[in-house]
Amino acid sequence: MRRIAVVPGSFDPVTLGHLDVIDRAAGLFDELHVLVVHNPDKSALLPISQRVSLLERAIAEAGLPTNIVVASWSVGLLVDYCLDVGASVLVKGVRSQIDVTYETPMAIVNRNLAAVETVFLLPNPANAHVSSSLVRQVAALGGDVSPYVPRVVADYLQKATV
Ligand code: COD
Repeated sequence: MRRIAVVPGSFDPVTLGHLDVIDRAAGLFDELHVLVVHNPDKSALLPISQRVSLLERAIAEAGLPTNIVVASWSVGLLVDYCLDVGASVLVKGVRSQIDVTYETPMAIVNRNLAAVETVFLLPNPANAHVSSSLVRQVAALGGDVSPYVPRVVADYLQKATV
């Protein structure tokens, strides 16, 4: 049986921390869907289509495995997407106790809703402090985001804020 997993996130924008989790998750499953989802708790910087495009280009630029599919989802529960594509696992990166506290109830509900399990991956320590919100803040104030994001994202943000 093919093992299919989904890495969901806002990816607003994709960071080197996200790419590290995506790369390692792709090595654990036969097929990995990177799913851009609107998070109603956050105010968005980039439209979903732009986040998908930057993810696709960043994954290609980094030479990540070819079993990765990028998609977006806005019409229902995250587990509905999982059922649609035959995925039985969600993969989340957890950087801190705050991430664990945020993710744990969702993991339990997703298992109750559709028997979809959640696997937590610890971050690469080099990227553990990186978040999209930090990147958005540094970019908005004219700072250099290149240590935190793929080159394609740094270039895009630089042009967008000029
Ligand atoms: N290192 C490692 N992991 C990281 C890093 C880093 N530097 N930065 C982020 N991550 C992880 C995050 O912990 C998260 O797991 C993932 O990468 C994506 O992060 P973000 O910030 O892009 O995305 P979020 O946290 O805004 O995305 C949240 C979701 C929309 C995925 C979430 O809210 C969700 O699962 N919603 C479910 C909607 C639903 O169906 N609800 C009903 C049942 S619960």
